[in-house]
Amino acid sequence: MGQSIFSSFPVVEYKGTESTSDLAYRWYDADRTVLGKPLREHLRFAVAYWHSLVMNGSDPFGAPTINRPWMNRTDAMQAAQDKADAAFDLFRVLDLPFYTFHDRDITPDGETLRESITNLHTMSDYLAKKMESSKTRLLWGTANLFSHPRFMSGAATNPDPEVFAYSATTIKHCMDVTKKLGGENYVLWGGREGYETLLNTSLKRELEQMGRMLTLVVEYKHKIGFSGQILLEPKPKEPTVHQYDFDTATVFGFLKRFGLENEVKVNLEANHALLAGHTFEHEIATAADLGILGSLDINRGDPLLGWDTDQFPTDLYSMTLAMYHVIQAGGLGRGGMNFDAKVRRQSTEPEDLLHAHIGGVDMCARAFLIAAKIHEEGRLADIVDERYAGWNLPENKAMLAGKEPPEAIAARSEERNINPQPRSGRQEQLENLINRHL
Ligand code: XUL
Ligand code: CO
Repeated sequence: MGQSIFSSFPVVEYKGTESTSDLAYRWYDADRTVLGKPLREHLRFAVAYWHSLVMNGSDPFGAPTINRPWMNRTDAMQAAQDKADAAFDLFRVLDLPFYTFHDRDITPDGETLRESITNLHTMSDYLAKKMESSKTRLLWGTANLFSHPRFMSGAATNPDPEVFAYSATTIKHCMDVTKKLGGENYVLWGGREGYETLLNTSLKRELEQMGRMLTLVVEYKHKIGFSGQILLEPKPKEPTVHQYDFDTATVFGFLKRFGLENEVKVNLEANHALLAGHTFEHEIATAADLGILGSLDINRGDPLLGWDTDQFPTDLYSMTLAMYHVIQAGGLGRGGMNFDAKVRRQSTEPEDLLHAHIGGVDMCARAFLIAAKIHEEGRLADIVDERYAGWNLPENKAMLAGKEPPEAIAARSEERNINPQPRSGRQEQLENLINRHL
């Protein structure tokens, strides 16, 4: 490989919290054993190809500000290779175990469907070669079924069945490529699966189409023996006014309807949770309780802005609560923590990408270490258990298990003339408990 824009940077190393180096990890000691295994295996960080290698700083009001060498090449396939060379050099410098991509991040769209598919296979072979000499593995692959104008009215939920077929074909090939590259998951984010106005939309048809598409994905997964997880990524709005995969609870209802709740899990993104009016930990805890916690897209939004700013995380408090719920859920299994986050438009240097990831990695590692302590201490969990302790009494267990009909509950309650007393929820005490560990 020739020179890349990251060639001059040495591998970012763990130097400890005393270090004042800007290009070192201060909390992410990948080999440190916590809760029985190395941090690297708990956190399973991934670099997102689209934000780190493709994003050029343009926004609705302004032209690109970030100019990478491969963005100026006229030969699109050569540009894709140069981009891949830079990507793997970035993975080398950051020394993170995983990456993620959309088909359109790694390959240019062709003139025709066939050409797009050929490009995809050519470039994924190139990535496979790069992976032979890299430690970085594929956390997940996905299809970009939202950028091209053909997907303007949706992919699976498009009124035009040809767009559905085009999308199914593209997903099939992206799944083939994800399997070939050893991907641990395959993600579906419903980019434009939603609507702008109900005036032109049949909700009934579109949800049926979406159910059919996901069923096809699951069927194909089994047909090709892809051992990874299939993940849906909820988001309530943007780009459409209403996105069908609104949040975890909505996705679960959709999965139940199509009998897919044991086949598909969720990839939860911090800022998507915020846009849905939830905290990240709400989404994590909900998914864990429903048995569909798959993977995480780590980022943050801006509470003052109602759109998807995809910033690198900086808030230790909220990240600690998220990590606590990941730990309580027993970890992420084959999922991981993908930095679905981009540098700001004015952060134009390659080095800015390093600072961004180092900050995000350290923030998550630090939050995880704190959450692990809270978990190991057990006090928080004990106080919660204690709050529900009444349910351990045999008669209340029977009531919850549906073994007591309404009249029996009434008879028992009336006979004892029960008089429940309000009990403190101890919120401030628990907030102090978290702060004591921070
Ligand atoms: C969009 C988003 C996507 C998905 C993958 O908000 O999060 O980048 O993660 O398509
Ligand atoms: Co995402």
